[in-house]
Amino acid sequence: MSYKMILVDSTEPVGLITLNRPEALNALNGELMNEMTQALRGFEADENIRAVVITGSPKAFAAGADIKEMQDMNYVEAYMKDFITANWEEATRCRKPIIAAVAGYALGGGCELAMMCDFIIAADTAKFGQPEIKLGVIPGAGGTQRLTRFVGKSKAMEMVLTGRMMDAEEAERSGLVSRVVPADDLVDEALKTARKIADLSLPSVMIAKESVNKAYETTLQEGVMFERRVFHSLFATEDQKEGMAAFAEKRTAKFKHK
Ligand code: CO8
Repeated sequence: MSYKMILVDSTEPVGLITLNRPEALNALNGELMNEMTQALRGFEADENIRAVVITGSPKAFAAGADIKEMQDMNYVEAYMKDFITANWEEATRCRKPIIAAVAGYALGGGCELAMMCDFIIAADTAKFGQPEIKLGVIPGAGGTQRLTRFVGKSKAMEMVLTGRMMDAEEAERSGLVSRVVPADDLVDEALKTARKIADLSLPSVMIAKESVNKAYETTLQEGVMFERRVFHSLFATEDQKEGMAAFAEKRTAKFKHK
């Protein structure tokens, strides 16, 4: 499939999606989101891909949903096409790990997309924000919910109510990003991290992702029980036998991802 708004590269075992709409700071329009959905589904189906990185340009991961595309929309249209959920949440449906590598602006839908990924590595140039309030609307792709879970009520409320941006240092301090790296190293660092994950046992990685995500959806007791059950299930994998044998034999494990 050929893409117009994104670049897709898969140097196995990692799939890389680069948002590529520089004239609009990677503003997310319907076409771009359709293309990203296709690319993510392709990676999900490709058994040689075991981790995914989504990035933008040095100036912008994405400056939000495309305001010009939305400006004339009315309520009935938004409702009838279920604006946003139709294809905006594909990243949350992927079972393989996805890293957001963010440089420059991650605003509005851009910040929301980054937060839908499993974790965010930020360049020291990154700026995060939910400025929708300045447009007379509010975040519509999970911003009020996910930002609050990442950084807590006070900071999320201030950002959502004022549109204030958070720089990379504050984002790391607040738990929004896992770490900050120099801008020039961002994509290499994210790919290196993705390759490290891709070398591990894919069933374990996917189950680990599912377990961490459970922490947001359930009580502590149920989450701990879920973790225990899936922990038990990993003893049915060849990779558990290999991982523990490799430790005992003082060698590097060679996982079969089964
Ligand atoms: N939508 C459309 N075009 C955009 C967007 C955007 N979000 N952001 C930037 N652009 C365009 C500009 O219009 C400009 O185009 P042109 O050259 O044709 O005039 C080009 O990108 C460059 O932008 P600027 O000249 O403004 O660049 P600056 O460096 O001066 O400023 C900023 C950079 C601060 C990032 C500024 O562009 C800006 O404030 N952008 C808008 C940020 C924003 O409000 N984002 C939130 C959008 S609403 C949203 O995301 C709702 C999400 C809900 C989910 C939606 C599901 C579909």
